[in-house]
Amino acid sequence: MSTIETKETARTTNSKLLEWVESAVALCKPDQVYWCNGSQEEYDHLCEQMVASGTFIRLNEAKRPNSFLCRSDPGDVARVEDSTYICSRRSEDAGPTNNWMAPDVMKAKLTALFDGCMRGRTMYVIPFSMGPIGSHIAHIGVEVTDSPYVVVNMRIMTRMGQKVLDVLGEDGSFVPCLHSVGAPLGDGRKDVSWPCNAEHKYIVHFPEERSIWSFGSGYGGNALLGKKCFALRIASTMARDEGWMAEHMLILGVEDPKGNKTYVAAAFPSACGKTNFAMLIPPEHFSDHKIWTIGDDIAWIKPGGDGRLYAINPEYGFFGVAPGTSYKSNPNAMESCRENSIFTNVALTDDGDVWWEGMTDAPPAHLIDWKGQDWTPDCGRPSSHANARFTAPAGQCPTIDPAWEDPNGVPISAFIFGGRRMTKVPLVFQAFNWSHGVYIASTMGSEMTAAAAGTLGKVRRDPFAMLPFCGYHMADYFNHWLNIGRHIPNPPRIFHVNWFRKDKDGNFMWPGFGENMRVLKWIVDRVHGGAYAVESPVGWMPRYEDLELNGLDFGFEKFSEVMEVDREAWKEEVLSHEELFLKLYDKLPKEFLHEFHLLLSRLTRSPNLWQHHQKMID
Ligand code: O2Y
Ligand code: MN
Repeated sequence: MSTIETKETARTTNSKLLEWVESAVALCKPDQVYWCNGSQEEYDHLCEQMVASGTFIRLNEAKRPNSFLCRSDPGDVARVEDSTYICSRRSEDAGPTNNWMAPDVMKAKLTALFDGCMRGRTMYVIPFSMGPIGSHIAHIGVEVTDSPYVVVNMRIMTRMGQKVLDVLGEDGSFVPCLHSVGAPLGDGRKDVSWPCNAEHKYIVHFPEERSIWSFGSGYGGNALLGKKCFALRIASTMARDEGWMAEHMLILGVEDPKGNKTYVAAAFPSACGKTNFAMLIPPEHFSDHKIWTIGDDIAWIKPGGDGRLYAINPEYGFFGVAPGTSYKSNPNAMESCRENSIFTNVALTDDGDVWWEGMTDAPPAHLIDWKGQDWTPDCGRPSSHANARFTAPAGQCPTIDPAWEDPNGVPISAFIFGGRRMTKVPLVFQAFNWSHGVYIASTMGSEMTAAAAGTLGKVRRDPFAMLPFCGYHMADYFNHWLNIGRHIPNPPRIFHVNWFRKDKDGNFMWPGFGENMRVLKWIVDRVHGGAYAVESPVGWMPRYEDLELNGLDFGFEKFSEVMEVDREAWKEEVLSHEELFLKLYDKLPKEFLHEFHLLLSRLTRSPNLWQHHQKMID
């Protein structure tokens, strides 16, 4: 290490950390090592450095204070699921829904790729906490990276720097996260504004040793290793072993007119409007209610001493999808990224601000698009990449809950699951009990487009919205959920929602967005025993008079249509659950076979009391 210049702006005496960084230096061979202290000066300095190198464009200070635009390489724009691996010692521990390679084989491959990969670059050491620093639910990670873009994004997305090293102390434990864009300099190679490796990308998790190695990509979930890699894939294995839960869930609080707050956690597959739901603005009719945001993507949940489940948002910022976000669809997200934010792969306006599809009704007459090309509304190309992102501090969200940094978390009263289902699935129903709820969440999914599926209407199952994020065998994860329910006296109630059902003409039946408050209100009232529901073959459902629909043009017929359970269609649906079960059969919980048959028998034999009630008031 004698030839390496080490800038120790942050200090630690943690010998495991010092040894690990030393081994990373020996392998990656950077020109310099820089320990991040997490200060504003450090952040400003790195941003300035990236402006100078052409990686960042500083936005108009008056329009978007202290904010930057970044354009990635067009080949490095999203998570790479095909290159994401769970390298447990036994393949059956990763399960059939994860890519797997034996740890020693993968380590050999990665060691060759990482050898000298940081030549000509600076290695940054980023100590970070997932969750409020010092919280008993939080955990520490340390990411080593050669990307200053990663450093500044990690400063928004996590609590990071010296304060984390202080809590880590001499012998605290941490999850080592090794990251490189895989683009060494020297030998005549010139740097580019977005270095990455076109040939090799590997996002690799070693669940038994709780470590992460990521090579070749600088983008989002591939590179900001606290997020999907640590907070979901590695944390889900920690949670299984230690009796807690790491979930792909938003957390929100519903405050009623008396000031009582009820917290719920909700899981929807990626790009199904989690951020919008987490920051929902109640419609006029519910102006005496308020929604508070705890988190928009990930929840860490632990049983508390009182037998309830307590959740924290392990993140510190939002990495939100930009296209489609507007002051109409989500004013709170827009306010969150009003300043101190980083925008990746959106368009630049002529006055130095950002724009993306859906931000305003009419597009600007001229833009520079996400690839740096001139753009006009008639050019036939989108101005922003579909997966363009804003990175914004969560504390800037106008609806951020005063308790969002409470180290003890907030008590969860309900879990809500939902997919994007054009047909069959009612607007809302409640599980009969915990194991039925776990079955519902395990079989949730979204209908694929005709292009993706080959045939219209094929459902891509995404159990608990965790398919790409579970660090172990998916059926073991179902067992873990069943087990959690067995050990809490009064577990949260479980609900399924579907905002996306379409009518015969292909129009969405339910208005969605703020109007989802009406469904949320029914859910919260159910939790407190104050709302009525009737049994249907798929679960408890509200009758027309049970859902607060005042102020909305949504009559009895529309309600009946959006809530309809078509028995024949549902029998097909149930049969298609078998496809998932066959894949996971070796570890599938026995309860599921019972739930499967109970559902089939309800669909075949039980009277549909909900329909009966509907007819009575028809
Ligand atoms: O494409 C990426 O790298 C980001 S993916 C992402 C980002 C924020 C929240 N959720 C997701 C997701 O894929 O679920
Ligand atoms: Mn997500």
